[in-house]
Amino acid sequence: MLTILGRANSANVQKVMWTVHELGLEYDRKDLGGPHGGLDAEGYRALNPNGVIPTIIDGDIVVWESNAIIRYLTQKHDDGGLWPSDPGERACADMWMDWMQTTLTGPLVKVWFGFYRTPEKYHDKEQIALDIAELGRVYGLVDKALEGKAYIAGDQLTMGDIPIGLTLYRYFTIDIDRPALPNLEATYRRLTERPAYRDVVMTDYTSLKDTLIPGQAH
Ligand SMILES: N[C@@H](CCC(=O)N[C@@H](CS)C(=O)NCC(=O)O)C(=O)O
Repeated sequence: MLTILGRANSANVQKVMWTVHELGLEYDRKDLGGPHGGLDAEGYRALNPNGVIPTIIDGDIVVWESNAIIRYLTQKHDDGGLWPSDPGERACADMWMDWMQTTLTGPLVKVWFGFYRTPEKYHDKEQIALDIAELGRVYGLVDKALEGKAYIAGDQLTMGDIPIGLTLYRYFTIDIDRPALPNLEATYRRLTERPAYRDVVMTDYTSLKDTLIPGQAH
């Protein structure tokens, strides 16, 4: 049985959980990280030297880095589906997975931590406005890439949609200004019709609001 290590409300764990739900795999998920701790334990560091979640164990194979896990599981279980068999289509999916980590995550984390998770009285309003604008700008790049397509690599959902798609529920539901992103919003609406997305991603995140107090350890 596939073991998934990581707390359920971690965005990077949710990428993996969404994938396993799409694939219909049986799994055992163990809470780790956040209030559950355990990331500094010697046994966990032997599996994942970074001490972050998620990590998966599949028989003798251990994989960490959420996008690497998505690639491993989709190639193993859904070649020609979530794992595109056409090299060009797969490269497109791959590009946007890497883009999510290298380009989207920066502004996303700034808005998420600086605006949503920090209480309003500590807000740096000017900086937040700049970060929100930058986030809208980078989502605009995906919006343009989705012109004429239902999903990022074509007409079908692929692994390439999972890292960016995961972020869309929070982006389209937090109370911030967004530019017009009609193609991205249409893809997001499609995702919200998928049971796996509804079950794993569209979950209440309000317990994370205002939980970061500047200067305090968390
Ligand atoms: N690049 C890594 C990032 C992993 C990461 O930063 N995980 C966060 C949770 S989203 C973590 O372990 N935080 C510590 C904690 O939850 O205690 C990945 O994509 O898997």
